[in-house]
Amino acid sequence: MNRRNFLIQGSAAVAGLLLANSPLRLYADHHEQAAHSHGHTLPKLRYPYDALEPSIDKRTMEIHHGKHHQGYVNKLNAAIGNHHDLEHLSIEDLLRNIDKVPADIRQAVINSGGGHANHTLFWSIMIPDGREPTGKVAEAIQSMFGSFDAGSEMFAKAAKTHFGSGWAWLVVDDKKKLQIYSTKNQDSPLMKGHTPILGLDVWEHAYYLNYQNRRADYVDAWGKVVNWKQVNANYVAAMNA
Ligand code: MN3
Repeated sequence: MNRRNFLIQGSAAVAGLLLANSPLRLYADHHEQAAHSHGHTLPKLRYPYDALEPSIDKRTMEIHHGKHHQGYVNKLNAAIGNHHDLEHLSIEDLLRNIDKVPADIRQAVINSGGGHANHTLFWSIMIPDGREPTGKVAEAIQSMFGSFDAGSEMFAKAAKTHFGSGWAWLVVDDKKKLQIYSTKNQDSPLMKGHTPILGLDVWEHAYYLNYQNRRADYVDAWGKVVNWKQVNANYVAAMNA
């Protein structure tokens, strides 16, 4: 088979898989789902840039959302710009089927597509006055990790000890169990069939302006702006998928 045929068939395989799989609609209530004809877009925040202070400062939010996340969106659109059959797929669909994405753009989708998906989730699970953990996810955390505090401690440790750039995650795995772990760079849990329901960005760009080298302080302060109502909604959606 020549290269052109391979690309076409590979892309068709992705599309077929997606129709069969009925992918999750994790971010459906507040963000773009499938890419539109003009490509993937930067989601709007549901709160002002200064709303998460003092946990996360306004300037960091401006740069993080407006520059870093926008940059991932732009590079993702550039990467899939020559693969028109991929343009209608949501970012979740692309990442869940990353091995079907043509090899010449696969790493770009991992990096920039992962960056787009990870940050889209990140903005959505924060809120000015963080609430207490609630609902089914609170019960599941208690059941899996012994207590909410034990789960929090495990998550904070993953975030504080991760070496270099990356993310800490609370995910629903392929057996519908909760897991806590970290990933490097912009690698998304979606790529291994897990559904992230809570994520913390520990790239230096996420905290360095305000916290410099004190990542642990950032992680602890971030705990005060977690939107557990949204995390619970994410958990319920993942369990019902
Ligand atoms: Mn970031």
